[in-house]
Amino acid sequence: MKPYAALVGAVFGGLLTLPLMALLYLADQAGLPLVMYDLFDWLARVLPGNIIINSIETMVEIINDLNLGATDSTAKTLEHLAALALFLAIGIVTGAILFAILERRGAPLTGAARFVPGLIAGLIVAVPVIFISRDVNVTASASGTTSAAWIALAFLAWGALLSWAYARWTAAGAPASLESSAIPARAEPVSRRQFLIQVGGATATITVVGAGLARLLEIRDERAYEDLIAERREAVLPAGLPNEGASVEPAPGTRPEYTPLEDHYQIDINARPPEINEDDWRLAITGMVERPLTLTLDEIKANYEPVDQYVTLACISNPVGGDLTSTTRWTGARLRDVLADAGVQDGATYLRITSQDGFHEMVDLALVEAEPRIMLAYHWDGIPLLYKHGFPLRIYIPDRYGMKQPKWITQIEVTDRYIDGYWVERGWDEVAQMRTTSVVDVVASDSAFERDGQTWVPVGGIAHAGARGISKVEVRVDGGEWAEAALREPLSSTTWVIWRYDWPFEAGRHTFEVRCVDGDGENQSTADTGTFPSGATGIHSLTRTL
Ligand SMILES: Nc1nc2c(c(=O)[nH]1)N[C@H]1C(S)=C(S)[C@@H](COP(=O)(O)O)O[C@H]1N2
Ligand SMILES: [Mo]
Repeated sequence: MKPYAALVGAVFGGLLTLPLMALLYLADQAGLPLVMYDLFDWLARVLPGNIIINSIETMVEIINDLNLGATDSTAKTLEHLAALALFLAIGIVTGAILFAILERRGAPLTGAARFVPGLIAGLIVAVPVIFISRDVNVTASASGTTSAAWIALAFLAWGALLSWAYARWTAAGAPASLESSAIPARAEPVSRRQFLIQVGGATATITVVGAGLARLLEIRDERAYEDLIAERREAVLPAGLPNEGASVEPAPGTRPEYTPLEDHYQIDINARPPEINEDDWRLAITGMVERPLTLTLDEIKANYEPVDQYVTLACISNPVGGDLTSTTRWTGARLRDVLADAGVQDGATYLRITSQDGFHEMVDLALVEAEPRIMLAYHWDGIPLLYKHGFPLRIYIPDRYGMKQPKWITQIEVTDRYIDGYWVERGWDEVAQMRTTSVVDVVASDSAFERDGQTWVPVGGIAHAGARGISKVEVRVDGGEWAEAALREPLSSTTWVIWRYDWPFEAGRHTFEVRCVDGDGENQSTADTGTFPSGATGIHSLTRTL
């Protein structure tokens, strides 16, 4: 077996790791940690920022170039696959190393000794995994001790089976005449081929049954959550939009002005978002305050005047024309009202906001005092925040990219010390002010119409400049003159503005470009920059043959 020891170990490592993954997935349904994702999330935290940034940029580019669908959910799926592949690779490598070591050692494994090397290998893998999971896991409901015990048990069993497999494999392939006379000629009834087939069959069965069952349980939970959302939604009256009767109609095919909640983009640092139990949750206001506060969600809702705001949020990783931006109605309490209750001490300069998932950011206190629109939001679209969007509480800061706006907030510490936030630490813009951008969503040739003996084609899209508003949008076709588009009255001063330009139709292939000016009279930047470190700028265009 000599030259093949590592190779055979790799095969058994892989075969045994698949059912381990399935069982971990099944246990995840019972509230135990899903360590495949924990390892991946931990790597994303500890790897140098530029590696993470390059991976994110490449992933977003590939998804957009290949049209793989919504950027956020496709990226998450790719992350999940990478996490599973990484875990499988660890299993394969462990198997290879274990078999190679045992092979070098030479002596055959018999009796209880067949399990010992594998138990040691299992322990060597389990210990760091336990600590990593303890550090980054946000989805398990089991206690730390139960989680640790489960991980230890799962990996020890896995290791034990691995070295048992080694013992069986060597025994099956060691007829008396071969290799070493030290190996007793045991008349094994199974050949290596048969053994491999047996192990393959058993592991495949456990993997399919375990993962299938886990998925069914997961679907049941997802359905229950969808029902809860539907119920909550029925309990509130649908709100009419504030710009009803706006004179400019969007060109047909322009993205919805108000994003359906289920389509709102989602970006976060974990493979899966935390699902916080409202009863266990409190908002702690600590640090340089006269009266530290511990607030329940109900207290935040009842004690402070609720404010409604229509908001366009965008991710700093959104390329020009990308789909990592959405608009909905946020409801919450003004942050400065809450702070007034706690009584900020003299000399304090920042708020350090901490989230359940390990994310954190700083907010300038002077900004909070000056900006009444900064709020602690608990509703989106009239219902409690969805888990993935930050239940129970997130912050809204006008004019900043999403990276400055923590979800799943658990603590606000008033301080006089500045510390870089999660993404700032990794090289992204400290201020992260939203860039002025404009996008062509559609050249609506299907909606062409006749007027004054001319055929017109509506062209439309969005323009956004954070909280600065949009004063002008211009379109140009095939590099000709810039022509002014009509602006639809927006939902609020912080949402995107829908623009429309009716273009005098000419058959052929044409390129439509757009640019805009913000509410302060600043032209959008036409320089084609990537998203890192301050958000993308550049002219967006669509080319169509009509
Ligand atoms: N706690 C926490 N808050 C977070 C993040 C996160 O990963 N964890 N991601 C941020 C980023 S990068 C963006 S773009 C927005 C996205 O909010 P959404 O997923 O609800 O659209 O949340 C921000 N707040
Ligand atoms: Mo983001």
